[in-house]
Amino acid sequence: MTLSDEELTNIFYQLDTDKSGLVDRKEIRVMVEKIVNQHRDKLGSEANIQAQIEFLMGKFDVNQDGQITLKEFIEAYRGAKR
Ligand SMILES: [Ca+2]
Repeated sequence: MTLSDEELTNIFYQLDTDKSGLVDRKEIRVMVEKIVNQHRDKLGSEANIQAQIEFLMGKFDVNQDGQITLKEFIEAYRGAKR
């Protein structure tokens, strides 16, 4: 499945719950916890939640300032597809 820029933008703004225009670690955590809650037996530990957050921040926070911009989000998604 390939998402369009428009779809990626929609996902980004769903993650950006405080509407700051940036997705930070706290907002990534909200998303991870949502996913974890759907697969509780496999992924439920705090260590696993932290590992997932680190993985996603490592993937999307290209300049490592602790916040993900829409541009980083789309480029990381496109990069992962290649
Ligand atoms: Ca935000």
